[in-house]
Amino acid sequence: MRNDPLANIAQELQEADSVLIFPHILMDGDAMGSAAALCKALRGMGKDAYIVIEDKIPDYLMFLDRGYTVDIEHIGAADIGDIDVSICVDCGEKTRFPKRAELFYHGETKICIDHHVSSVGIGDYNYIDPEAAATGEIIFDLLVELGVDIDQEMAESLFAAITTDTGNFQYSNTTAHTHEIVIALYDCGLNSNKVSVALYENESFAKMQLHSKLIESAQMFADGEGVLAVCTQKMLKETGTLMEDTEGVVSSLRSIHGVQVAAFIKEQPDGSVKVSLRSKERGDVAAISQRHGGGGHVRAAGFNLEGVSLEETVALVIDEVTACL
Ligand SMILES: [Mn+2]
Repeated sequence: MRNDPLANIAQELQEADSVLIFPHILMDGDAMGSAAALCKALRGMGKDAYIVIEDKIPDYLMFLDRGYTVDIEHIGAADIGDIDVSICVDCGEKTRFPKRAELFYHGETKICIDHHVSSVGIGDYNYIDPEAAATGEIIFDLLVELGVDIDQEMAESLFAAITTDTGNFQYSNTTAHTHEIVIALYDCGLNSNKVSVALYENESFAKMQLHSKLIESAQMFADGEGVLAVCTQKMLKETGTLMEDTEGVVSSLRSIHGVQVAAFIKEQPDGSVKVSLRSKERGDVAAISQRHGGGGHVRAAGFNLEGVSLEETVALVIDEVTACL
């Protein structure tokens, strides 16, 4: 699939009056930061722009929402009216916004902006760049194309997108262009320390206790090159936390000396299981995830399983990861 030029996407947005933005479910800093920067920019251009969501914004990302989001539950059929452009950011499959898929296709023009290698391009216009460390990088380039005067708020949203998806500029997806964009964001008034404190130094004690339990119960395998932790619903109840509080655990596991692949298994309330995989220098975790109906990047991917017990999932993950090392 070929990408459409960003200039063509910019033109569609310029001609639109109403735009709905769709970040993926279980949003992360990149999805929310990209959506917030784009929404602010479009409103500044006089557009009627909203971010449509279907699940809660995690607490650590709440500072990025300045009245831009509307929950699909609160949109009645009568409120929708004409949507000139629907644009999904940081995702490119309707399974990434299941409750909003119908609304997305309600848009006169559909646009997809993403950096996931597994995205198929569901828009009339698609820009999917697996080389981009974050969708926020592409949104920056799009705002430049749109001639937007990036303000401090947009700069902070884009910085949040980029710092979270690059593991604060540590992951292998970080490039010179990533840093060039951040330099430009400083020129737009970015206070990176303010954003970093909001994102990284705002943990609840309960969340820290949950992380401690997860690390304590983690198991090493494949001669220390694999590590795996399991979060059960019981552990959440005991610590008074939510599954979103496990954010960051899999990166901590990967940071262990000698580990190449870290796996994190999450028991869902309905009994299904989510698996998150991260690799350091070896191990194509996107390939593993794709075999089980999921997707992602070579170094960060995941998949869901239904009708499989936690024990069976652990065995499967150990087999798959050991085989890929
Ligand atoms: Mn992303």
